[in-house]
Amino acid sequence: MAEEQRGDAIETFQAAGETFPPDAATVAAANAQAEIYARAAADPVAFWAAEARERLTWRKPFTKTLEWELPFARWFDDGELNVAENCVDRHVAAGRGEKVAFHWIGEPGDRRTITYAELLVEVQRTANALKGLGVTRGDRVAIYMPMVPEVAIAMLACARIGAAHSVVFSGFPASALADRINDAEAKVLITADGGYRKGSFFELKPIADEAMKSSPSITGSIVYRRRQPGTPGETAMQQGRDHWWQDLVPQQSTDCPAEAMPAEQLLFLLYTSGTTAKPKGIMHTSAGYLLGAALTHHAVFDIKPDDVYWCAADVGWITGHTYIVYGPLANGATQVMYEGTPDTPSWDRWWSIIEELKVNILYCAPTAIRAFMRQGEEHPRKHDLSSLRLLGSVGEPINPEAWLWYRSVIGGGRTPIVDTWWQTETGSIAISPLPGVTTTKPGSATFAMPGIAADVVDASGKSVPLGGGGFLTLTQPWPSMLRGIWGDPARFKETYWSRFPGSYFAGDGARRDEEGYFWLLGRVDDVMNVSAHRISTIEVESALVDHHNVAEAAVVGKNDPLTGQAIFAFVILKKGVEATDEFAHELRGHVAKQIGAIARPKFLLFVPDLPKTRSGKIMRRLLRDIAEGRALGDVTTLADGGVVDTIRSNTGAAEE
Ligand code: 7RM
Repeated sequence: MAEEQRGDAIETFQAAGETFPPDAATVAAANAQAEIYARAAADPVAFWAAEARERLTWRKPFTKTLEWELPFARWFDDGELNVAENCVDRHVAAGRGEKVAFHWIGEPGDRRTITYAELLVEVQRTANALKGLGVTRGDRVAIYMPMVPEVAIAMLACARIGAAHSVVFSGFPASALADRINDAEAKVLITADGGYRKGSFFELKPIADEAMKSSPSITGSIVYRRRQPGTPGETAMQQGRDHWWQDLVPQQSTDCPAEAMPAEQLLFLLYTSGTTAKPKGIMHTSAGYLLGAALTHHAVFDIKPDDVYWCAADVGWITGHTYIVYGPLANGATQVMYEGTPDTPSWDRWWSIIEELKVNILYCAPTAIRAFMRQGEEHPRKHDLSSLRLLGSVGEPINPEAWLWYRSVIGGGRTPIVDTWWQTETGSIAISPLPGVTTTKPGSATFAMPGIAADVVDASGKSVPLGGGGFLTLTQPWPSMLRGIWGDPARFKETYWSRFPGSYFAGDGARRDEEGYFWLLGRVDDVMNVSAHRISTIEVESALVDHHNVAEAAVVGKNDPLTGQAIFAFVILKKGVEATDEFAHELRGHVAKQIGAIARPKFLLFVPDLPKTRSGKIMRRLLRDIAEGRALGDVTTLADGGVVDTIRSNTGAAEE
């Protein structure tokens, strides 16, 4: 029964039925055409070399494309370029200085428009300010800022002088900031007095101060003043160490020539949490990373010169690095940057921005899409969203119901949806549809990008035939791959390269259907084992959310004396739906009908909210702690600490 039942479950999950071929107009105009797959497959290294020559501006051309001593890759090693020059100077030099780089919108409603020419001036001034604080090539600079244009300026200023940045998400506490500063031995911290979020001003500088107390490597800090007149509060500055951005930067020379950097110059560190408490400083270098960012942004988002593009991520995670800063700016795109949350002042904030700025491309996370679904269609319906041409999703598997809603309600039933799978470690999108080429299936990230080789393997590392599932691996090096974990090459090998020798192990489970489409199943740790059946959390979650009264669901395995693990479901109901035992019963039946009796949740708890990281990932680890009734593990990355307490205070989980 086991295998049959599994098979049914998978089919149900995959058989949202309808498929979406690209429409003729998109095909005709698309940046990436079908030939790109064949060209890349014929000779991946030659493909990357040609793309690197076409997309990037080099100071010194490379002659060697790839040196690969597994797991250490060097791409374009003898070439030289400057990343900031590629993102800013070359557009100005080509006569596009007046093009808008950022339409910035503050949460309180203040606005700024920044052209590429202005960006060039500000990046040079900021780079000179950093030099004045003693930052030189090879140093690390920590950045801890809200979503203001200066965060991009600060990153590019580092790139311009060959310093590596380490952006730390502005929602992290002092301890997390200090850990990251200390691990990288950052010399300077660029921060702000605070920012606006959910209708009020949050203070950042006191947290930065707390962190700097235990960060001996910091010799100076630059503090961007975000507080608007009328917002109460004072910011303490330490004489000799802290400098207001608005005092220091404007007085700098606007001339800071971009220096040629080796292709493999460290561009940035970005810390991700691993299985142990110590976060990993993922290393990305210059040319290969920029190439991955630029090519994927061009091919997946199908960006055109007059487009207005909006990636609604925070710059503190990799999506903001690659698809707000480096990819779009390398491609000279015009972007929207929004400081605040989607519900402030009301749930139509995004839709009003899209209408006003005639946004063509929107990129966000499934968690946001499900939150919008929960609030109801009346909010998007109030606005003209007809400028939208393409919609993207990232960060978690997107359940078919949310995919279809996104396309019909936000995309007016016209727009292609690109469900993009990738990681901090991959640097840029690795599995995704190409809008003018790929027939999409709701819930599937479809195929590996041109030049990327992905496989699904079993526990022994053997490739699983189409129709089966296992572990997702990448079997060839790619230019934007991580180069290591800062200061810990052994952990780099152990984490990514030891489980399946010769391949990169992504840590995700995946299946391929008979047509070779990839279906991502979440982190391998999120697979449950019920009576010896491997059931993926996402399949059960998708079945729950398929019920019209359910807004969102998260599922974990709870230790069970009888079945090994039992399924524990946390369910958020749609507005106005009552949480009753009868409905819990109905919902269990719904799951059983959808994917089989084996997947029927034993425990089901209605909750007002779920614990998530700020980037929208459900923290199943904490839900497992709650389900097991034990002390919570590390909560540093939790977006809203109150959520867990609320859930815990009513853990009368109905058992059935
Ligand atoms: C970009 C980003 C990486 C993890 C990854 C997956 C999950 C991301 C998708 C996805 C299914 C997707 N970087 N993930 N995108 N799962 N479909 N389209 O999120 O380093 O923060 O996280 O996110 O588990 O391993 S990340």
